[in-house]
Amino acid sequence: MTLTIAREGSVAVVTIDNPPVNALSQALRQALVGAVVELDADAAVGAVVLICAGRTFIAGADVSEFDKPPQPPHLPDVVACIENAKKPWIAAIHGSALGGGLEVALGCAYRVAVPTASLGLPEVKLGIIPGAGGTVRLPRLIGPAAAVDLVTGGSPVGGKKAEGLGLIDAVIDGDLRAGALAFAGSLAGKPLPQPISSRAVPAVEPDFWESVEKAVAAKAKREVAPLRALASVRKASETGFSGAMAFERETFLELRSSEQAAALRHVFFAERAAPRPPELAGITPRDIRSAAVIGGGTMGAGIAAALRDAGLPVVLIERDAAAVERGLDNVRAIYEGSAKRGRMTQALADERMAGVDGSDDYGLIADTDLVIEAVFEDIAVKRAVFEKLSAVCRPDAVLATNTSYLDPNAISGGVSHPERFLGLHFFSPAHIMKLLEIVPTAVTAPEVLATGFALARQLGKIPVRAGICDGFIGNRILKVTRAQAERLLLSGATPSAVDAAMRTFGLPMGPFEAQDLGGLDIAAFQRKAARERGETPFAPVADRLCAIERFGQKSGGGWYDYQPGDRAPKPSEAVAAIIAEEAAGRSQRAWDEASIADAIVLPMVNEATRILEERVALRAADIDLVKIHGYGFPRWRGGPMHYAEARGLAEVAAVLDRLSAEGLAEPPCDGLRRAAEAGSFSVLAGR
Ligand code: 3H9
Repeated sequence: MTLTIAREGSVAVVTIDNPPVNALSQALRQALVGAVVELDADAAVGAVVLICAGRTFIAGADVSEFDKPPQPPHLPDVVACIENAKKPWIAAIHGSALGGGLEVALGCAYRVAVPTASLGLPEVKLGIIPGAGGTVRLPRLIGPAAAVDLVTGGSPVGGKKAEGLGLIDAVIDGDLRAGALAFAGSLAGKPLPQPISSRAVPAVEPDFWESVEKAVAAKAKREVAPLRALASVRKASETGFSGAMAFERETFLELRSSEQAAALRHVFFAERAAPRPPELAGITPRDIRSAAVIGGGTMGAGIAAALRDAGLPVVLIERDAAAVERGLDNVRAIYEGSAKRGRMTQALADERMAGVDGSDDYGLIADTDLVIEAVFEDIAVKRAVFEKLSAVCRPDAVLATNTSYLDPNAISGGVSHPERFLGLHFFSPAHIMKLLEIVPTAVTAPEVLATGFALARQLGKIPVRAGICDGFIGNRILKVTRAQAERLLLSGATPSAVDAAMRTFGLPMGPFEAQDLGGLDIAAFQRKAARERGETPFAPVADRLCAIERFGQKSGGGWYDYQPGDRAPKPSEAVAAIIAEEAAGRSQRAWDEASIADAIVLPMVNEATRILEERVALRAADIDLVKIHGYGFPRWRGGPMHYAEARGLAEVAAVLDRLSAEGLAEPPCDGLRRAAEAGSFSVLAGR
């Protein structure tokens, strides 16, 4: 970390250089206080420009310090020191001014920013609230309503919007340093502005706080931080500055050591580690400048849109002209939907669509860098596609399969130069869902694997390496989730009780509602294939529902009944009768929400531990990312592995032992018992 001071006439330029993101480490906080003292004492200095080297302004407090006790100087004191400086400080912002970074800027007398800058208070996304005056100064500067939006939503605003809100004083087009110096020059002879801390908060409508509280609570569900952030902004509007600062700080410190904050920090760092696995360090990926997708169904169209959204030209290949048209229609529907929902302008949607070519001629992709196959889940069909691709594509083109369940080793059997082949498992809808499972075969070259990770970065996805097994990481765990949900039905729980319990746990939807939405037929098809392989998948009730063509919402009924035109699930007497028949002779018990969640989540953890032991996943945190980004596991719980560790692995093993004694789950696997002894999954990873 360096903080340097340069002179430009009577303006001092304080430059922070603390890579990668100029986070406010203890050393930087100390250096800032030192700079204020030094420049206050220098009679030749009339104004101070605070600017940052590298890609961004201060991106916030140093999150890696949050596991330790706070060290002085504390950030609120640093901000107060800048605000009380004898000379006006001007924050010159590029990149991100987030969290503590924006709070430092709020201590400055003025703020200027380039149009591409982003400014915000994302603390709620880390399970905390701003801790250095963000909730107290912001309503004084931009009014309570705009402050509530920024603080409780956590999303940043761009430079222009910030200017409109009054968050910054000027947008600087062109060179930021020169623009900030000119701004400083224009202040000569003017009195210092009133510090934000001594300004009044504009009044609000009488029912303002009650109505925003309802809206914030509805959105936050069980996340704690947004409502606490709102309470802090409200306090700032209803009490004096110092009382509000004390309230904010107390809340910040309490939440900083909360379980939700620890979980959200875990996910924050896991997401940043995922795109750069240490085992691929130093390996150069192949360049991907063009792409093709084979198969224009829901999955293929979504993948094509994801590739287009990353700026790649895409060719969509189907088997005949009619199928090409259907495929292109599927992609067009995605872009029409995006434009209709305001996610992009019509012009941008048209431009994206214009970059998708459709054809039934494989010859068109002879020079394409990356081809992703997304045809029907049938090994013979897939192998035939790769035979054709082997014949037409450049030998260094990367070839990928989007299979969910088939063995990529078997699919790639006939591929020429098989080292350029890998699995890229997208999740539906592929242009939206962030997860990408990357599945190397036994012979995938390291640089091809690295290309998969580079592609994920290009597409803005979270990549996780998965080994080969039935369902890879995510769907293998999903099978356990579903089997456990059925076990519960056979021992006294109802579909609605199970779904409600899992929603209370934090999932957006329960397992039965989710199956009704997605359709029961796909899993039935997979179970049929598993039985042909000699396996014995457990789905007695689902099998019976499929036998009478209750496939879910699309067939008017599945686990629930549906009225025509209404997606609201209604408990079904027919399903209850089937459950009763299947449950005959089994012991029944009462289930509460917590024990339902345990009977589903802890067996998921057990299976995930096997996955870790078998090195199908390399890190427990990777499994957390898969479940959060592919299956809606609540982020604030940190993923199943973090949840289990936070709860205590010994307790997890004990609950599984109890469930297994009742025949309701498998006993803890050896790995889980070892991890329970050590208190952490780290004994299993990195072996
Ligand atoms: C806060 O400020 C609380 C205060 O109110 C109260 C204090 C009292 N700390 O994301 P990237 C690392 S809470 C430590 O890939 P990008 C990151 O781990 C904070 N490290 O880059 C990664 O390390 P590595 C409020 C951080 O260009 C590297 O920087 N602020 C922090 O895609 C690059 O990160 C936030 O929540 C940090 N705060 O995106 C902002 N931030 O290379 C969080 C990043 O070793 N950060 N790192 O893997 C971001 O949103 C993005 O990092 C940013 C850059 C947009 C800045």
